[in-house]
Parts: sequence; C-alpha cells; structure tokens
Amino acid sequence: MLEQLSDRFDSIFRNLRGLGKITDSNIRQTSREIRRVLLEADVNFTVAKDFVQRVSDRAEGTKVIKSVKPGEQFIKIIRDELIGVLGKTVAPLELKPNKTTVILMAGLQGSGKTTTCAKLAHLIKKQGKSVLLVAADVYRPAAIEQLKVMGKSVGCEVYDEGQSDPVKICSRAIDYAKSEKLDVVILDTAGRLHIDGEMMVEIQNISEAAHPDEIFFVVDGMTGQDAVNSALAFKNALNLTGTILTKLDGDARGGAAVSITEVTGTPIKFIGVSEKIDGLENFDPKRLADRILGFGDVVSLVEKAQEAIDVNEAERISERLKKQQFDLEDFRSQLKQISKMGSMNQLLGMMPGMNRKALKNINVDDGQMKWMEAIINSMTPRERQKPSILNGSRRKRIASGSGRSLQEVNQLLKQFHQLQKMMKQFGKMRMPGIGKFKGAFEQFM
Ligand SMILES: Nc1nc2c(ncn2[C@@H]2O[C@H](COP(=O)(O)OP(=O)(O)OP(=O)(O)O)[C@@H](O)[C@H]2O)c(=O)[nH]1
Ligand SMILES: [Mg+2]
Repeated sequence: MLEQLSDRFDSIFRNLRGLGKITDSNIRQTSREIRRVLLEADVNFTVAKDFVQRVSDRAEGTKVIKSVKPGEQFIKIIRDELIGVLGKTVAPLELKPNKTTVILMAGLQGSGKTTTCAKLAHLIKKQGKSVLLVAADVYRPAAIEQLKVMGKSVGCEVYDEGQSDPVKICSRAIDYAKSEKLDVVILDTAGRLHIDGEMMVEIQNISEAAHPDEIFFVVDGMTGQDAVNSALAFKNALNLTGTILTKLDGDARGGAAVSITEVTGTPIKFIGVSEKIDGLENFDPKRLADRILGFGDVVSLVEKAQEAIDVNEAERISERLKKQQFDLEDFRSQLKQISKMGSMNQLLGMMPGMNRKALKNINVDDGQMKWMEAIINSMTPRERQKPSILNGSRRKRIASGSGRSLQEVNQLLKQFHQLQKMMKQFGKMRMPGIGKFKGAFEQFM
C-alpha cells in the first residue's frame, strides 16, 4: 500500500538516522527531499509546501535541544506532521440509535461507489445492524444488477424500482426502511463528472429529499491531485461529511490520500484495501502514517491476529522461537494460520521495521502458500525437524512427491531460511506497547 511513498521515506529516514546533530543545512536538505517525494506522489502543491514548512519550522525549534538521537527526533516531527495532514483523529461512522441512518454515496464514475456500498453494508451488518441498499443509479441497467449481486453476497436487501426517477426512488426506499425499522439505508448513486451540471443538480436533489446523515465522497485513491479538484466540486454541491478513499491496495502513489483532508476539510472515514467485500477499513490517520513511514501497523496486525490465532499454538511457537528451534513443521503451521488471516505480504507489510526489500525477497502469494504446504507435506518428519539434511536427492524426491518442481522446493527452503533469519532479528528488537499480545504477535516474526 502506497509503496512508492514508503520507499522514498525509507531512504530519507536512513539518512536521518545517521545524523549527529540537526543543522540548518540538513534541515534544508531533508526539506527539499520531502518536498520532492510528496510532489512525485502527486500531492497537491500547497499541501506539500505547507507540510514541508511545518516540518522545517519544528526541526528548527529542536536544533538547540540536546538530544541523544537528533535524527530520530526529526523523524518524529515528520511522523507527527504526516498524521496531522491525514486528519489527526479517527472520525468513526456514527449510527443513530433507534432511528434509520441514511448514507448517501457520491463520486466520479468508476470511483468505487457501488462496491463500497456493499462493503460498508458488510461492516455495518457485522455490528448486528440491518441495512438496505438502494439502487439509485438508473442510467446503466447493469448498475442495478451489480448492486443486487453484491447485496446478495453480503446478505443484504436491495431496493430497486428499475429505471425510474432516482430522487423518488431514494425517498420511497427511505420511507420503506423507516417503516421496517431498518437501521441503515445506503444510497448508491450514478457516477458523475463534476463538470456535468445536470447530474450535479440531480444529486443535490437526492440529498435535499433524503436528508442524509452522512454524505460520503467516494474517491479513487489511485488518482493524485485531480481527486482534490473533484472533491472541491462535490464539496461545493453537497454537505460532505467524509471521504472514502478506494483502491489503496493498488499502486496508488498517495497524492489523493495525503492531500484530500487538508483541502476539503472533511475527514477520511474509510479506506478501500481490496476488491473483496471485506476490503474496507476504518480509517485511522496514525495507522496509515505508520504504514507509509514503515513503522508497521501493529494495531491492524494484532486485530487480524486476534481473529485467527490459536493462542496455545502461538505460545508454543513463541517458545520455540526463543530457543531457536523453529523448523519446517512450525513453518507449515504458520502458513496455515497466516492463510486464515489474509495474505502473507499484507501481514508482513504491517510489521514495524519490516524492510521492504527483505519483503520482496520473501514475496509469498496466496496460491503459493498452498503449494508450499504441499511440499512440506511430502517431507518426512525428520526432514521437517532438521532441514539441514535436505540434500539434492531428498529435494528431488520431495519435488516428485509433491508434484512441484525442484526449483520450487529450493525456493521454499530459501524462504524458510530467510524467515528464520528475520525472526532472529526480531527476537533482538524491543517492541514497546504490545504487552499482552506479544505472544500472538511474536508468532509472525
Ligand atoms: N483493488 C480495488 N478495487 C476496487 C476497490 N473499490 C472498488 N474497486 C474496483 O473498482 C471498479 C469500479 O467499482 P464500482 O464500485 O463499480 O465503481 P462505481 O463508482 O460504482 O462506478 P460507476 O457506478 O460506474 O460510477 C470495480 O472493478 C471494483 O472492483 C478497492 O478498494 N480496491
Ligand atoms: Mg456504481
């Protein structure tokens, strides 16, 4: 996620960590580098300029403070300012108790509105609330069908009247939801270009008739500062209450993410992180900043871990790690648990201090996890416990036994050794603030 930004900040930080002290000249140099990184990520020019100004002012202020690690102090300033520009605090979705909450989705064509409607319905349903999805995009017959299919996949009722007047459809759908005492109504509208006056008037009319509690601007996170321009047009037309940034899983450069809150003054409430139905996350500026800056996302990791982990197994593995006994049996057990939690790369990417280059070497995709398991299954218990005995002829036997190539067997062993090496490094690292989750967390190190 936002890899380009991450890689660039990574190299800035590497320079900063070596600093003996903060001087005018290294403040100037770092500021120049940050500005370049932000502009290359297509961050809005004014946002980038103000950001760099704030960082450099604050770094200036710390020049006189004697500090053991001046570079770290500089890094902290950058982190604080990035959190600030992303929105400082979490702005959760607030549902009205004992009343039907109405949510209106607005945004450009193809920004991800329909998908996000279903994802949001899924999140809300997980809280035990009832949701009605409303098909108010009447211009493309396929749009109604798309919402129906997605609604079905999350087990959610979809209201549609075919191709009639969207304003009336929304009003009637809300009346229906109220009469059925449903908790939430989500209105899926047609994508529109902000230059299209007629369509902008239509969504204003929907908004006036529906009195939404939340109006979300859904924006493709792959776009850069163009997103800002369209956001402003939607903000002028509607009382936006939040932004949803989609497609952050792709190779989004980060321009939209970094610019949008500052320019629109509306908080980002959710981020889309995959095409799948569970690919919508509550937005937390601190967590995203930490992911971008390579500090990992311990909170997400722990949350995912809590959902999927067998605590006893975690403790057992943690013990074995301490004793440096981690073998291929443990590796297989890890693969199983990890595949329950999502993709390996996604998980590793959330770890603090995880070097992206090391990550690329490991590079395990989900299909691969299955055949990796097959290869390990073809080994004898002794081979799993003592991988060092795996010579050429044993490897060949395992390859034909598992139906995979010799090259794949070698690759797996290489990945295992790399993981083992990384785990040793993590064993040496101090992890503040993980506390009671430490056992579960360590399992993935
Ligand atoms: N990878 C990824 N793809 C997404 C995400 N959100 C939406 N998409 C994809 O983006 C494409 C467009 O999504 P839609 O939900 O149809 O967009 P829309 O805004 O409803 O489009 P219109 O109704 O035509 O204006 C689809 O292929 C989605 O699968 C996301 O968070 N990640
Ligand atoms: Mg749509």
